[in-house]
Amino acid sequence: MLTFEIEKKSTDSRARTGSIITAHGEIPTPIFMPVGTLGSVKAVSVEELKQCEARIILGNTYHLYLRPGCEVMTHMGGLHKFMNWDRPILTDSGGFQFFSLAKLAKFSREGVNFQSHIDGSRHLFTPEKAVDIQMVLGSDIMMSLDWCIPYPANEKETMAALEKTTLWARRGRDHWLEKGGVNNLFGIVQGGMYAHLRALSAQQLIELDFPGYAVGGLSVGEPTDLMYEMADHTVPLLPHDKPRYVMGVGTPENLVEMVGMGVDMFDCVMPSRNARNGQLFTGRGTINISNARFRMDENPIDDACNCYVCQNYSRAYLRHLYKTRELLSYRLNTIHNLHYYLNLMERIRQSIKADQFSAFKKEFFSQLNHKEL
Ligand code: PRF
Ligand code: ZN
Repeated sequence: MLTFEIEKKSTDSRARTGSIITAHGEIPTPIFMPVGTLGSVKAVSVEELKQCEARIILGNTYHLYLRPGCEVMTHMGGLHKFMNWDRPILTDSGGFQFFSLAKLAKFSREGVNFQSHIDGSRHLFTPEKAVDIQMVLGSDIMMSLDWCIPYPANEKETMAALEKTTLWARRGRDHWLEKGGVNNLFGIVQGGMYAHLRALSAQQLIELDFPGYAVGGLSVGEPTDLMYEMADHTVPLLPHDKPRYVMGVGTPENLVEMVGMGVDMFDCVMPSRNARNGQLFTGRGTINISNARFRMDENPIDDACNCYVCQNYSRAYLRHLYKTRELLSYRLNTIHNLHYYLNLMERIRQSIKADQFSAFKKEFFSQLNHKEL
């Protein structure tokens, strides 16, 4: 089972820093987890992930179950060995992919009956099966099967999804304990944009005593202020001595805001996906490398960045690679963006340790608004 130690609490916000200890090593918190849906963080190798200081990555049950499938994963000894990554892996349960990808997903009390987005074949996912697959993957942190609903949703739909999420969380947990309770299983709070339903979901999951808790169902199309309101309401209801994870969030600004609410873990495709679309993160906001104004620009992406790309390549060259669709463009852009996110989290952790988080946050937002890209 996982150990979570809080090293320092900020005195003027709810931010905290500490570490999660798993079978594959220690994760400093607050942490950002790059997304490796199909057993690779797109465009980069595990060596490059380590150079970017990635400490834990995310894998996806739904995708890996469909391809390469459990037979291959069992034979190859789990996801760590398969992809040659020896640090921790968190796997998402598939709950979100049914919502976003699977065709004709039918939800029942039993589970989710869905059609593969690849070949149209039919499958049934139950909370027990979601745990079994994640155990085959050898995940350090498994997620319960949940039901994420779109925005907007009415109270009745939200309540129905919440009830199923709690029922499935209990069944998944019982199954996990029967199987020996190895590694870790987190519960996922749902409840849409209704504060009282968020509280009810949190309370029901806390009774199940998970080793950690996630807040799901955010960043599903709602305005940012509403997302913050829901997170700010929900996070303090979760046990203070356990890791808290906000799923699928977000921008650098979102991470800084939510660390201040007491969130310990984040994942998002944004740094890697946006890199492949030419959007690069800097301390002064984002740039799109395709822009004509970078045609002759000898500067690095961000002169404050010490990543491999910023040490070696100009904006003009990166723009050229992007415009010509050279494969190297995806790799270099991804390395820079992941480095930016992971380094931001490191700076956040240092600021909390020094009890300077609020000052850090103020400086972070003032720099962002200082556009001289
Ligand atoms: N549930 C699961 N995974 C997720 C989400 C969720 O609600 C989200 C919502 N932003 C991202 N990933 N299981
Ligand atoms: Zn860089």
